[in-house]
Amino acid sequence: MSLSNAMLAIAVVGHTNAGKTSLLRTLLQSRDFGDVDQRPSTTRDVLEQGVWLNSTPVMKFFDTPGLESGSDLYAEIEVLEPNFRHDGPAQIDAFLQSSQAQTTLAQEAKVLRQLLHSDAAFYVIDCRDPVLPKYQDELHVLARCGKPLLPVLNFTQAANNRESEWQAALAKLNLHAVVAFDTVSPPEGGERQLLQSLAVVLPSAKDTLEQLIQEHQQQREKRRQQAVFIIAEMLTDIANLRRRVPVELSEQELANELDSLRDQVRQREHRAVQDLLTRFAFLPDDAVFELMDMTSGQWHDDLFASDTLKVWSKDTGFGLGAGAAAGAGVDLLVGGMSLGLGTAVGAAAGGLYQSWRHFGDKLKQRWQGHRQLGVDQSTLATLAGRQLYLLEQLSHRGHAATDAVTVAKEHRLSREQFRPIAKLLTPILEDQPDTNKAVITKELAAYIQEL
Ligand SMILES: Nc1nc2c(ncn2[C@@H]2O[C@H](COP(=O)(O)OP(=O)(O)OP(=O)(O)O)[C@@H](O)[C@H]2O)c(=O)[nH]1
Ligand SMILES: [Mg+2]
Repeated sequence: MSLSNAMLAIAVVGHTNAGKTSLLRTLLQSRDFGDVDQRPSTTRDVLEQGVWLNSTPVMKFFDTPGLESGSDLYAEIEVLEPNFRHDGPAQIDAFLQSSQAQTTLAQEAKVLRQLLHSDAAFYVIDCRDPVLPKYQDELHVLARCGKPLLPVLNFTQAANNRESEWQAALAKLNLHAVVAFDTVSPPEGGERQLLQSLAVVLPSAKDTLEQLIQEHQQQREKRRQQAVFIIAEMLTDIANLRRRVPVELSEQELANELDSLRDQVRQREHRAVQDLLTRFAFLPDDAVFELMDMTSGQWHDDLFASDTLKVWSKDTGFGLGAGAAAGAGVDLLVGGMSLGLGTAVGAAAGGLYQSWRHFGDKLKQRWQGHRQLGVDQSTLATLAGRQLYLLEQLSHRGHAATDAVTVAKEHRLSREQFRPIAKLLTPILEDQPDTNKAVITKELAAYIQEL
C-alpha cells in the first residue's frame, strides 16, 4: 500500500535534551504538547499526536524519551551482530527481547521499539554539542532499525554551534539530507524545508507531505488576515472611545477622567493581545506588555480643530482661513457659531444639514456645559506599533519558545507609517455623521496587511 494513502508514522528520536519535544511543539503549533524542561529525561514515555488534512487523519508523530546510554546500547547490540549478520532490524528485535531492554536500557528500548514501528524519524541534534563517541554510537544503533532518518540540527541560533562538524559526522553514516531547524526561532520557510526533506527520504509520502505544506501555508495566510483585522478593529474601537465630561473640571477631576480613559484603552488593547495570542495558538502569558505611556487624552471637540474648521468654513461659507483654522480652538468656533447662527440655520436649510448635524451636536454639548475627551493620535500610533510588533514576533516564533515576547513602550509606528492610519481614523475621531466603522476597519486592515 502506498504510504500516501495510509497514516504516516513519524518518530522523533535523539539524545536527551536535544529538543525533541520542542520540535514537535513547533511543528504541531501546540504550546502545551508534552513536557519541556532543561533537565534531562523529561519525556519518559512515547507520546503520540495525530495530524489532520481536511478532517482526515494523515499522520502521527511520536515523541520518544531521550537516549542516554548510547555507548552501552551499542555494546549490547554489537554482541548480537554475528547472529544476525547484515540484518540490523533483526539485531534490534533480539535486543528488545533481552533482559537489559526491560531494565537498565528500558528507556532506549522504548525508542527503538517505536522506531521499528514508524515509517521514518527525525533525529534531533543539539548542535552546540561536539560529536561525542556516545552520540555516534547512538546513531549507529538507530541506523540499524532500517528506517529513513532525517537529522534535524537544533540550536542553530546559538553562537557556538557546530553545524559543520555534525554534517561531516552524519555524512559518514550516509545521512546527507540534513535540516537546520531551530525549534524556538525556526527559519523562514523552515517547516516547508523540513517536510520536503522528509519527502526526499520517504518518497512514498511525498503527496501527503506536499498537501500538508500547502494547507499550512493557507492557514498561515488566513491567520495573518485575521490578526490584521483584530488590530484594525482595536484601533477603530479605541479611536471611538470618548468620555463626556463637564466643561468646568478641577485638575483632580480631569486626572480621574483621564485615568478612566486610559483604563478603557488598556483593557481594549489587552483584549486584542489575547485574541492575537489565541489566533496563533500561544498561551495567555506568552506576551508581556510594558505599561504604555499615555501622557494625555485629547479634547475631542477641538483636537482636530484645524481640519474641522476647514471643513466647517467650507460648508457654511464662514470663510475662516487656513491660518485662523489652524490656530482656532473650540471657543472661537463657538463664538463664530453664536454670531452666525442665522447663517448656519440658513445653511442647514440650504442643503448643508449633514455638516450642521455633525458640528451642531458638539456645539450643543458645549452649550449644555459638556466636552468630549478621547484618545490622542500619538497613543493610537503606539497602540498600532505595539500590536504590529507582536504580530511580527508571533509569526516567526516557534511554539517551543518558553520565554514571553516583551512588547516595549517604544514600539510605535513611524510618522509615515501612521499617517494613512490617522487619515482613515479621522471620521471616527471627529465623530462625523454617517461614519461606517465597519468599512473603516476593513480599509485599515487592508493597509496594515501591506505594512
Ligand atoms: N534556545 C533554545 N532552546 C531550546 C531549543 N530547543 C529546545 N530548547 C530547550 O532545551 C531544553 C530541552 O528541550 P526538550 O524539548 O525538553 O528536549 P527533549 O529532547 O524533548 O528532552 P528529553 O525529553 O528530556 O529527552 C528545554 O529547556 C527547551 O526549552 C532551541 O531551539 N533553542
Ligand atoms: Mg522530551
